[in-house]
Amino acid sequence: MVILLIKNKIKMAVLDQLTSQEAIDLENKYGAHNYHPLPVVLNRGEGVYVWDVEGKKYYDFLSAYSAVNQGHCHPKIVDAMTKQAQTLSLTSRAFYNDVLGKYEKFASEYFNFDKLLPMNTGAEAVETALKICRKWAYEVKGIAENKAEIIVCENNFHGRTTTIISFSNDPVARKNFGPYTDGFIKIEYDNLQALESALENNKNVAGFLVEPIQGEAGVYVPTDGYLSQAKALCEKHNVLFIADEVQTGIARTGQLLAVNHENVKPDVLILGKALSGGAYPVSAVLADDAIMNVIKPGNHGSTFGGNPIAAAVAIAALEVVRDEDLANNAETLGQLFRSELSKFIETSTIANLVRGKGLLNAVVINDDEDSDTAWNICMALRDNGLLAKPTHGNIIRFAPPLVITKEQLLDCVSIITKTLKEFEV
Ligand code: IF1
Repeated sequence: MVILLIKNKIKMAVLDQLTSQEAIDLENKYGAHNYHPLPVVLNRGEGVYVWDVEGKKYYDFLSAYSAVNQGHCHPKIVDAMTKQAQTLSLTSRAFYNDVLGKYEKFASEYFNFDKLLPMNTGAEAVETALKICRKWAYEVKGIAENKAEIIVCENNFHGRTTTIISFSNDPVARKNFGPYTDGFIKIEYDNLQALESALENNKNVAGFLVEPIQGEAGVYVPTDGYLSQAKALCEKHNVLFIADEVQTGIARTGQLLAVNHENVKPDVLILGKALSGGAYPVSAVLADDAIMNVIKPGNHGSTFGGNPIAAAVAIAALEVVRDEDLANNAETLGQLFRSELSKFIETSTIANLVRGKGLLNAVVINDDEDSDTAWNICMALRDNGLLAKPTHGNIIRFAPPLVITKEQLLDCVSIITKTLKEFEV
């Protein structure tokens, strides 16, 4: 009888074990087609590695778009999540709980702000920052109600909600989702004159929302001094400098925050992704009291915002960043990555340049934006044991977990250069 039971258990386990193709077919049939994933089906992650259902091991060079900075399934983060999930998972904000306040204190001091407003996804945090900025404009700056304007940059990416895509210029993300939300002025990224003239010619500007590095656009690092001079222009015009560090934050670019490279303290800071180490949806908006205190009970919230698991996970995730000195590792190994790739690119006909900061980098492929060369290179990288994905067209983003070692990074450099050589024209 026992043998029969064990046999059934094994059979069930084997039955549950999908092949890659079966898993892909299920998603195609039952899942909305809102993504076009690389054809690889993962079922395990640990540190810089992920495995597919056939047991093949890969280096993860996307890190879930910089959410897994601390490495897949970091034991300290998993432990914090498991313990809290077995104790108290969700109270809603209708009641207090014994974890949220500790997290708010820890994170506010960690990033040097008076207060934190907890949300779940990056887009929700961006929306929250926009609402805070507008309310501050009407109640503190004195702009006439419903007249507030927020300056954003061309080729931005701040999320997928209707308001956020209203100020996107990516037709695929925007088309046929109108009517669009008003109140945004678009200017060229990394152009201080454009910012200055927008500030001087519009008296109702409330804020300037900017990515310290434009990730999705193709890892565009602005000119040195852009962020600090933009902040100074905002101060001069009494406009809030809002830094979207959802992708660039949490040590990704070699500093805790990308704005730290220019010693800029934003008026409003937006965090997400690696705020939880990729274990759980956690995002946040941080600001000092003069701004955050415009928010009163009933103005804003969410069912899961600030839940005990999110709070416990975020504390652990931030402790890992600090205790394992991930910002320095990102800085050092990012420089090594770019210098090694630059050597290859000197004599390459397939790669034009490598750019980035810390371990947020991209290689520009020598082909048209609408060619499938970058995609094909990512397919070949997959076959060679490294997962990466193109951002736009001919640009491949390379962003491993920040726990990567020098040996692993050099191993990945050889995989990447070997693969690129296969495409040399
Ligand atoms: C997708 C990439 C895209 C972000 C910044 C806010 C958000 C993101 C700077 C919203 C999210 C993700 C979303 C994901 C792909 C990825 C991404 F840049 F990271 F590669 F799309 F541009 N601010 N970025 O990068 O955070 O609501 O997703 O938690 O939507 O395809 P979210």
